[in-house]
Amino acid sequence: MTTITARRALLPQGWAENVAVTLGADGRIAKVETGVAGGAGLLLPAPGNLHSHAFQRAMAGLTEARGPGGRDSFWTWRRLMFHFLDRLTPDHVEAIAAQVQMEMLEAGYAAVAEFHYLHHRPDGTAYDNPAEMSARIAAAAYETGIGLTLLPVLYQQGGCDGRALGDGQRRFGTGTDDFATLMGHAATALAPLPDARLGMAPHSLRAIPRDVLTLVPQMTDGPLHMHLAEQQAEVEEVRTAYGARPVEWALDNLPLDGRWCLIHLTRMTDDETARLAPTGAVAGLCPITEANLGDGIFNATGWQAHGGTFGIGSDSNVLISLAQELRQLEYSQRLRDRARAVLAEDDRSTGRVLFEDATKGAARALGRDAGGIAPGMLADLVMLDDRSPDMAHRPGDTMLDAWIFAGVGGVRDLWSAGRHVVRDGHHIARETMAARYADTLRQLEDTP
Ligand code: NGQ
Ligand code: ZN
Repeated sequence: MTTITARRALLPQGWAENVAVTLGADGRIAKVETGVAGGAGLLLPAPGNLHSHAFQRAMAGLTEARGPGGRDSFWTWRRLMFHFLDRLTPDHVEAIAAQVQMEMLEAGYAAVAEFHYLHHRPDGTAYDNPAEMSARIAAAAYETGIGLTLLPVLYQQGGCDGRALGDGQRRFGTGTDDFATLMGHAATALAPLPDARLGMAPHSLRAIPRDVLTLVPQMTDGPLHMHLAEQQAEVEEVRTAYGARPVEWALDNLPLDGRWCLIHLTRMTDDETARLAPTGAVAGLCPITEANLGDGIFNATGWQAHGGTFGIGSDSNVLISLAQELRQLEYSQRLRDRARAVLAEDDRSTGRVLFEDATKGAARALGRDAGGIAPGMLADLVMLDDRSPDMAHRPGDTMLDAWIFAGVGGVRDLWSAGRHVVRDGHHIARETMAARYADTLRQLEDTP
């Protein structure tokens, strides 16, 4: 049995000093003790990352120039993204996913929900194993040790009017029966990963016919994730086709509850916020990507006031930083409201609320038995370096605030379901995976 000792730790009941956490051979926490002196560092429950498209990491930095049309937008970015993914082979996807998962672990995430839609060959035909690409994501997780919730994406049409998939979307499209086969093979690919989960993701209201979407809750017993209400043009498209705004339509037609995670929600009215929050559906927020794509600002204050649950996703993976995601979320509210410490509560600082609530929300969204340092839970743990003078002698909440807002105290160690994969700030197999990733980028540059 391994025992981790920390100078301070965030337990479900609050901050504790001189904590020892014993890990069981099953990847779960066996015992938590306090008053065990001699430890160093700040020990926290490590959150999951609830939304990722791994392959998009390889186009980071390639979409920041002005395009030929003069006005760049989410939709021009989307065209570049479709063009980019056309070149990717299964080997490329595995190498990119390993790099991404390694960076996530080094950033403090113990697990990831991979919203995975790049299923088929460039011409749209299935690989010999219809879940070949899912198997590559699983292989990367086996190598990096990240906890994986795999969400194969159902994608069937080019828009709400039922138009056919466009050229850039051929690799995503799957009929409902073929999708069931793909899910079976995906489950096989996850078998070597003891704490993996399988859910599914209807891509968006745009990509699935309504009658199919209403059947989705019967197609798996795992978590259900869907993009919803991210862009104004999407709101208009759904309103024109279905006579309701996206969140409104979802509230009236889907059995929304804690199994669901709705990604973005940057275009949500006050009334929709008040109705959606109490359903228990998790708001999947991706503050860095939402800023990068010009999506708009999620109404986090309204969501909080109505008791809503949220978690953080790195989505396009243009920058993988848990601390910066949390900071960006709070700053978006401050800039909108011209106020400070907006998400703080009477007895919890801003950083504490952001970190603690995002950790619990992600555990629900990933269907993962994690989110707190307590016996029986998966040992998803992150140790921050607490030696910075901005942290060292301060109360626990202030240490989290310094990490998130002052950018001090990096991730020192990380355990995912007890796997000690980040040590002294680096993933234990960083060199191998970084070299393969560099190779992959070189190959992609040589491809026209
Ligand atoms: C995606 N990404 O599936 O990767 C989407 C873009 C779409 C974000 N929404 C494509 N951030 O929404 O159709
Ligand atoms: Zn997404």
